[in-house]
Amino acid sequence: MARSQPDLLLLHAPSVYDFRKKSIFYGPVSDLIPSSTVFEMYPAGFLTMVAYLHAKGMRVRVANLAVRMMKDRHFSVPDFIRKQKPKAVGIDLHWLPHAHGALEVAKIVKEIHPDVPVIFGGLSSTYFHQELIQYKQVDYILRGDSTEGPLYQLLTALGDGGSLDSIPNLTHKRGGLPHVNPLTFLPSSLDFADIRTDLMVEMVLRHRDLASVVPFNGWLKNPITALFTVKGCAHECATCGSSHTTCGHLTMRTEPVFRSPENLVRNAVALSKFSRGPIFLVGDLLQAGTDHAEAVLDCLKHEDIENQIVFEFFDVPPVEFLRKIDRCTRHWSIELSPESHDHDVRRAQDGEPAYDNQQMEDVLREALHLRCTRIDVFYMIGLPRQTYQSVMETIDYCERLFQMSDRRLSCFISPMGPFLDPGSRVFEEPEKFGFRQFARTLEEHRRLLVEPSWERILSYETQWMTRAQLVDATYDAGERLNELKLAYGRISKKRAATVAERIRSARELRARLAKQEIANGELEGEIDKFSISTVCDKRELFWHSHLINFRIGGILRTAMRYYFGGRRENHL
Ligand code: B12
Ligand code: SF4
Repeated sequence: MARSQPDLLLLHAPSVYDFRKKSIFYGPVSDLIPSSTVFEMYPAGFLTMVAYLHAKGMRVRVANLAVRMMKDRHFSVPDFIRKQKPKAVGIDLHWLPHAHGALEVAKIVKEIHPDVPVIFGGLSSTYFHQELIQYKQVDYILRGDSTEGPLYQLLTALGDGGSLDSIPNLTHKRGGLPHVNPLTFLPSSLDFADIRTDLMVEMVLRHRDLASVVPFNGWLKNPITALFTVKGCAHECATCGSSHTTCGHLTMRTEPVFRSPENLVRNAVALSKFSRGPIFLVGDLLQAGTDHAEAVLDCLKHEDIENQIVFEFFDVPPVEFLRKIDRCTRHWSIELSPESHDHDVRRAQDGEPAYDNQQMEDVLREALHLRCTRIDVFYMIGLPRQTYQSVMETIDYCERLFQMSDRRLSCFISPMGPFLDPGSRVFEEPEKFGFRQFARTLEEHRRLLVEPSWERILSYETQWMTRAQLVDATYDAGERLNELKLAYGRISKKRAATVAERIRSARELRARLAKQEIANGELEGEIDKFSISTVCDKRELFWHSHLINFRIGGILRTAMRYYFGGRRENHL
């Protein structure tokens, strides 16, 4: 059988390309997300792009280079890329912490395959497109929060030599100079592209390569999946790179758009056919109005999905809505991010808070009376007007939450970092919000990423906390919260001891770095020890997993279709 070239190879780079050789103390900047300091998770948009292009008859391969590099110290990116013969390569620079890795990977692709077009996309690519297009290794940038249609048009034009001028959202080079097409592809619904888990399973079978497709290291043990309910946002969080104001100028999205209830639940059902893990509905359903949110619940009730459904709320939900969730789902959890307990801090972040601590407590108490499996409350360090004292008082407030509730409720705190979100209100008007920036351009951020410690990687400090104080506040708050979690039975003695030990080692390392006592290469391969599970144990983020996390039936059905449905091609 002849080898057919993929139309597109989608690559996800690690944050810092050569992280395996570097001795960087990244700090706990990724403790509250499933991925590590390598930021190995690829954008969920990879899945919608794969599905959209597949529907148009194109073939796409996803390669999570970051996970491959983490899992195998000898995995060589150049060797892997040399073996690929794609018609085009796509690289995400969605999150700014990939500024180093994404550009390095693009450089390698260009060196090995000089004639293969390299396409960038994602929010950071969108913000920095004028600067990014000037890198030799970048040929095209697709801007905006939705690029499926323009990507298809671009790949088609590259194949048949068609004109690039009519391709929306495209930044390209013409005669060596940047050329910016208008950002007009702005779909008013998200229903046009599904998450097709079956296509990812087929990809694994086709290339006999599971590690390239997993979203983050450890996913097979904790197969949490995310379903995007919305793009854009009605809120104005000053530090967010996707707030109402930010979207208005960055992605041109002036109002949020949603997945319809039917489409959303159809996608949830499709996910549940493959995985028994929790399905996280990203975005507050109530943002689209009560009727919309209740329609989602009605559809969920009808489908009776067995998986845990995780609801995110931007404001505290009405108790009646929680009762309806309880009636409509088998297992459910909620996530809430007040970010601070402190009214003044919250006001500086997002205007007059829509709820106060008392209102939050009342609603959480109601949720605990229902069958809610778990409530996670998230706090942040590095906000406008937030002092060291205020951070420590947030931890005192967590104790109050622990006292009023049972073990289903837990609290988390982490530093905002490593970077300010580009395009956020604090990024655009730092002085107004009391921020001082250490990087503005893409290149400045790229350079910060290879500084030796997170205290120097942080791209900002505030009028209320210097970088050193932000680090102090993080470890002090992490330590105290860890003690409280132990005292109130949220974590075991063993887990608490591990976190305490990690904080102690991280502090010691910080002191040695300050005195320049670290020999060259001493930290190589030791990054995890000081930067992962420091402010909390990462396992606290995950739900109880099953003996068998995946649904063998769903996977087998896809495999049968793949092997016997005449779609098999040789793997590259
Ligand atoms: C859900 C979410 C997450 C999830 C990840 C989900 C995922 N795998 O995508 C979690 C919680 C894990 C997460 C983590 C982080 N996040 Co986040 N996240 C979000 C959130 C709330 C929604 C993202 C979303 O809806 N995407 C929609 C999906 C379907 O589309 P998409 O993935 O964006 O892809 C489309 C386009 O971006 C583009 N595109 C993307 N990549 C590429 C590549 C190519 C080649 C092309 C052509 C196009 C393209 O086309 C896609 C299809 O249309 C946004 C805020 C918001 N409301 O937007 C923040 C946001 C994106 N996250 C942000 C940040 C900072 C982070 C972290 C760095 C935080 C941290 N320090 O831990 C980490 C990075 C994690 C990693 N890579 O390992 C910032 C990004 C700012 C910036 N420009 O850097 C945002 C804007 C706001 C915020 N502060 O949270 N995040
Ligand atoms: S952080 Fe605030 S502005 Fe950003 S997506 Fe969440 S609610 Fe919206």
